[in-house]
This record gives sequence, C-alpha cells and structure tokens, in this order.
Amino acid sequence: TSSKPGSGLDLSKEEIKKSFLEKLFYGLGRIPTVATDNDYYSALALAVRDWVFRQYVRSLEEYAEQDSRGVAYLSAEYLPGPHLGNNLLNLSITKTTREALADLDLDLDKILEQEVEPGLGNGGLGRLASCYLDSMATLGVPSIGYGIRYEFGIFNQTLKDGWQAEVTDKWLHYGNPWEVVRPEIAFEVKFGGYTEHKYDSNNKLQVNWIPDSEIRGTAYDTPILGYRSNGIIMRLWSAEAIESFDFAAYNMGDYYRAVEKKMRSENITKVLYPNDENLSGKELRLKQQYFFVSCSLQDIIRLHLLQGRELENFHEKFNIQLNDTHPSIAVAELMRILVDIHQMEWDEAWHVTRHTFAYTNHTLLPEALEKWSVNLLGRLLPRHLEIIYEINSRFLNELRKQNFSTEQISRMSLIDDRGEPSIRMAHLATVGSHKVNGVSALHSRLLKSMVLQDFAELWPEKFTNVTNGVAHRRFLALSNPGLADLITRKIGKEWLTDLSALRNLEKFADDKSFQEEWRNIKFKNKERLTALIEERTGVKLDPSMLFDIHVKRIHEYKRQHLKVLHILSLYLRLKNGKGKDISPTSFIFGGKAAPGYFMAKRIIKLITAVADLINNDPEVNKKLKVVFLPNFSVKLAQQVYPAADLSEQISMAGKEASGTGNMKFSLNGALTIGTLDGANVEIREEVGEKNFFLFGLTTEEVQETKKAGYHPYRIYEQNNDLREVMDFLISGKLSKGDKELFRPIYDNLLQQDPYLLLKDYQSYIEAMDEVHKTWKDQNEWAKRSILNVINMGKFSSDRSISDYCEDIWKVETVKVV
Ligand code: 26W
Repeated sequence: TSSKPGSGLDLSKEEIKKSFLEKLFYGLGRIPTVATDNDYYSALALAVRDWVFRQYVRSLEEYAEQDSRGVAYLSAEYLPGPHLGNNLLNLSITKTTREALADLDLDLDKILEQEVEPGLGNGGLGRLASCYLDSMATLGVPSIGYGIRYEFGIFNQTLKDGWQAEVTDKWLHYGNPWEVVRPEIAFEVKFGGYTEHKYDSNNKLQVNWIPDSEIRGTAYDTPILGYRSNGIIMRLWSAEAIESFDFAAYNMGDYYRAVEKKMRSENITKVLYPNDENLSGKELRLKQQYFFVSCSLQDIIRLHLLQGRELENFHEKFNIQLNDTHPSIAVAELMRILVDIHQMEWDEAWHVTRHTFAYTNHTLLPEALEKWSVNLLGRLLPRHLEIIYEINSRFLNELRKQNFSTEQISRMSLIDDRGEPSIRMAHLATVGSHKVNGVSALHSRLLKSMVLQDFAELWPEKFTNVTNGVAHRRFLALSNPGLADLITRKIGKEWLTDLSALRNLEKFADDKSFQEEWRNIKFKNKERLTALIEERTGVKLDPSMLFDIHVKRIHEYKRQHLKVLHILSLYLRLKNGKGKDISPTSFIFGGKAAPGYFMAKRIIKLITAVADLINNDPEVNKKLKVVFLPNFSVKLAQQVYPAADLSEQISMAGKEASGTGNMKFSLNGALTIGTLDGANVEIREEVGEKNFFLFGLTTEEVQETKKAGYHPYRIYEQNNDLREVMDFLISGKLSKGDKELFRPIYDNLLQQDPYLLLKDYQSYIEAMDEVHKTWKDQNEWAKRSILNVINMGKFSSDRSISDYCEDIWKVETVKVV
C-alpha cells in the first residue's frame, strides 16, 4: 500500500548532505564553526539510523503480512563492532557519503574513526552472536536478538611496564546515537523471597512466589541492517529501580535507604563479567542472566498475545535459541510463566517449552561448564529451584523406566550432588530443548562422545552440528576494501550475498599478474597496520617481513606461549649463527586476559619481555620483530586480519570448540598454521591440505598421551633445542636478572604441561620451518593465499544461519529490498 515507507538504499549525495546537516543543526544544535569530530560522527550516525530504521520498518510489515515463524536469539554477550561503516556498506552509500562529506570539507575516514564500539562481550561467543544478527537480517529471518545493556563493557586493556592493566570501558560516555530507548517496553523482574503452595477451589495446586525485591528492565533497541535488505533489532535490557507505592509508604522519611536500594538494583546491568571459559560463581552474574531472560520472555509472550494467539501454540510461532548456557534459566522461567501465571497443565507446558528452545554449546572445557550452587539459586530464585527439581524428578523417573543404571542416572541428573550440590546448566538446557548443537564438526562429535554422551545416546536425533561462520561483509567487504574491489572487478558482486561465488576466481590462482595485484593489496594493508602499530606501541615493523599473527583471548589452551617458545628458538638460532634460513618475520600478538587469570597475565608479560629483548638487539632485530598490540577489539580486528600473512591457530586439539578468527584470517588471504582443532579441520578440508600448515597431535592422540601418563620433563631432557629455549625463560635475560619472573610458566610446563606444549613443540618448529621456506617463493605464497580466500564460501555466517533455519528453526526467510 502507499503507506509503506520507501527504501533507505542508494540515496543521492544531496539527500545525504541534507540529512547530515539537519541532524547537525536540529538534532544536535551545532554549526560547523563549533562542531567537534564527535558531533560530525553523531550527526552522520543519526542520519544513517533513520535510513536503517526505514529498512527495519519495511521488514516488520513484511513479516507481519507473512505471519512468519520467528526466532529470538538469547545471548548474554554481543560484540557488534562499529556500526557506521557497516551500515553505510549495507545501504550501499559509502561512496556517495564520502563525496557528500568531501563537499563539506569533511573526511569520512576521520569520522568513522570516532566511533567507540560496544564491547558487550568477551570474545568468540559474543562476536558470533553479532555475526548471526547480521546474517539473520540479510537473509530475512524474522528475528530479534536479546541481551544485556552493560553500562561498562569489556575493560580497555593498557600495558604498564609490560603487564596488562584494566581500565573501565565507558562506551556510553559520548552518547550512543544507534540506540532508541523504549520506556514503554519495560518489565518487572523479581528476586528472592519464598513460595506459597495452595489448592484453589478446583483443587488445583497454585504456587505463589512472594519475592523480596523487584527491579525493572527497560528495552534499548539498536537496529541491525542486513545487506541491501531487511533490518532487525538487537534489544538490550537495562536495569533500574522501581519505587513501588508500598515501598514509598513504608519508607516515609527514609529517603537515604531508598536511594541506597535504588543504587543496588541498578548495579545489575553495570558491568560485563570479563571471564571467558571460567566460572566466577558470582551471585550478580546469575542475577544478570535471570534478569535478561525474564525480560526477554515477558517481551516475547507479550508479542505473541498481542497477535491474539494462544500460548498452547507458542512453540509453533517462536524459536528461542540459547547462546550457550548463560540464558538457560529460561527453561525454568518459561515453565513458571506457563504453569504459575497462565495456569497451563505441567505436561502441556513442558511440551511447549521443549519445542521452543534449542541450545548451542560453545565449549567442552570443564571449568567453563556452568554450574550454579543449589543454595545460591534457591535463595535468588526459589520458585525456579522447585521447577528445576520437578523437571529433574520427572526426567530421572523416565530414565528409570527405561532401565538406565544408577550410575548413568546420577551422571545425567540436573543436580550434581558430589560436593556442594549444584545445578548443571548444560543438562537443564539439553533436557529443555528440542535441538542441541556444537559449533564445528569436531566439536559436535566430541560433545556427543564426552560431555553429553549419555544424552546423545538417549536422544540421538536431538543432536546436530552447525559449524560457525563469520559476517564476510564486515570482515572482507568493509575491512579489506582493496581486496574486495579486486574481487568485484573480476567476478562481480555476487559474492557479497553468496560467498561461495568466490570460487569463480579459481582461474586466476596461477595468473602471475593477478598474483602481483593480490600481493600489492596485502602489502598496502600491512603498511597501514605498521603505521597503526607504530603509533600505538612505538615499534616500527617492516611491511616486507612475514606478518605472523596470534590474536584472540589469552588462554593457556590457546597456547600463546607455544608461539613464544618458537620465537625464542629463532632468537637463539640467530644468536648462535644458525639463522640463515629464517625469513624475516614480525610477530604480532593481541588479546585480553581475564583480570584474575594469573598465568594468562604472566604470558602477556612474557610476550612484552621477549619483544623488548628482540626489538632492541641489533644482532637480531633486522630479522625478527615482536609486538603486543594492546586492547584487541572488533575495531582493531578489522585492521589486523587484512594485514596478516600467517594465522596462528595452535590450540591443543580438542579444546577450541570452533574458533572464528581462523575463518577471518583465511578470508583475508592469510595462510594458517594450525592443529586439527575446532573449525581448523574444516578450513583445511576446504582450502586443501597443501595450503594449510598442519602440526601437532590429534584429539585422539592427545587423549592417548594423557592416558599413558605424560611426562613433559622427559621431552625437555631429550630435545636440546627445546631445553635451551626453556632454560632461557629462567636465565634472567628476559627480566633484568630476575630469574623468578617466568618460573611459574617454566615450572608449569615442566611439571604438568596440561596443554602439551612440549609434546607438540618439535612438530610446530618443523611446520614453522616449512612456513619460512614457502615464504621465500612469493608466487607460491600468493597462489596459496588466493586458494585460501576462494574456498571460504562455507564459512560465511549466511551459511550458518541457513543451517539453523533448515535444521533447527524450520523458518522460511522473507526478504524485502
Ligand atoms: C561462565 C564463563 C564463560 C564465559 C564465556 C564460559 C564460557 C564462555 C564462552 C562460551 C567462551 C567463548 O567465547 N567460547 C568460544 O565460542 C566461539 C563461538 O562459538 C568459538 O568459536 C570458540 O572456539 C569458543 O572458545
């Protein structure tokens, strides 16, 4: 109908200029003579937001017309990265906007640089959630992403004397032009208190939860635009105090106590917990989880009822995807809403619940599998604990009927009562979902054979795999414009919406002039990164060197310190006059350590100590350079991946669920050195064995090694080079004579070495020698780089989301243009 809004795509230069100036004048009350760079950024962002919302509204109308089945993606973390550049790309107005601003003597790049990204996540899991919103929007999945509006996101990392220091992330300080607050979309969330069980006049049990506190969650919406298509909403909840009528009456004259209570309740969404893959067991974290889950479910049910529907067919209209177990209390919360509030019978409510949820597992690390103490959960959410007990008792009865052994039953129980009783959230999520998936083929296989083995035997059809993918528009089209242009010139734009179209470049892989263009683009990207690194660290790299990059969260299982051992082995080779085969290399590290993770922080100090030693030694610094680039983020990532020659994916096999950085590197033409872990396995399959530097034990070999009794000290004794490298750690040469500084790392590796660095050392060194040999043949390297990129089709998050749609959500996409 004529009331439908027009498209926000392909605007003219004049339209852009006009809107930009209007936002600057009337939106912000600024004129060019006093406007700051942040004013210009905000004005452009506000103008762009209007066009993004235009696409969103068009999508909403379309979805409503089609009456389609929808998806709610529940994630405690998101890492969207800067919005402005991505939105310009998706509206296809980057070039026109650049011209419009140039007419006003303004530089688009400088304005883009102003944006502070929302750091509302730790790493892979949060970034994956944002890639998925991008693809759900692009493909036209009727969907909404729910999460938490942390006032302070992941800390900013600085270096002090080579150690990580954490600084509060005040991302909202300059305002956030992308979000719209919805004060009328707000829900109350209860905590604590007790329950009352009564029989009503029909002799039906009625449970009443009498909480001891309540807080309000208010929705903040950020539109997420797909490529030349639909828009969806990321809805983040922010907590605030409620001043109830009673509360005011009881506290007459007690203003200060009221203020204190208000301050306490607003704490809930104050700050993101900066641990990944490690439990904090903190009450506030459970409060955050329940808070956002409760708001989200109330919102989804409101939408369902608003459309005049019955809750009996809730699951036919909504899929709720649980991004790891962080939102898994949703299983109990939906049961509570259906049974206690909407008077549904337990069995029917359970049917609805199990058909609504699906659960994605992101880790096998035992220390990362969420468990909440029964005591804590019962204190905070007394009704939910009862519901979990009821779910468990019915589930265990079912197992007994099917003649499961007592041992199996206690392994599968939702309650772990060895030691302090706790709830196994992965079990709750698995029992409460109709599908459970891992995030790479290997990880999904291990999930079925280890962590959730009993469940996989009970419900084989419930388990599935969806290999992760990345938003290739952000991580190639936006962040590597040089390469993107070359690709588009050769094969057109199809790859933007179908990454497998990159295969059309195959005929150029051997073409010398194409290879040369390819190399020039990489070189320019390296020059840009070199400038950035010099500005941030003072270290000047040489862009003609091999750029060997290890960026990701710092964790022992990811083995940044194995990379360090390799660097020291090269250093010692050079010092001993045996370094002639070494190709000149710049080693670049980046990543945050959890603030309480002793070893990870010491590994950062080790990297910066090695950097100081090598960069200041004229005997080696023509051949080797080392930098730690502080504060790795999505924004930095976008500059790092395009400049990489070599991607380090060297986790111990069986530990990295998938990895997604590995995909972003390959997509930008880096070759990988890696183990057979996570999605590395599939990357290698796609790009071809010859174009991937493989090393290290397989998962099975890791298991056998540990079973046979692993003695790292024996390897140390037998390998002279390794021994020299290890002893160097405690020689004092890295630490102004302090022999104790790196002893914890040394001791850990010689005594336990839980991630088998010493075991994989020799294999890694040999694979790296192969890398250095290959690098000397630049045509060969370019060819392998090209073959990496053109075989990346599988790793677009568009493919992942299509898999979710077909295998798990059973939704049809609805596209508007
Ligand atoms: C309870 C503390 C905690 C916090 C975060 C435990 C675990 C997490 C996340 C699951 C950590 C994470 O980001 N995992 C990563 O998820 C990516 C997306 O699937 C995978 O690619 C990575 O391999 C996995 O480590």
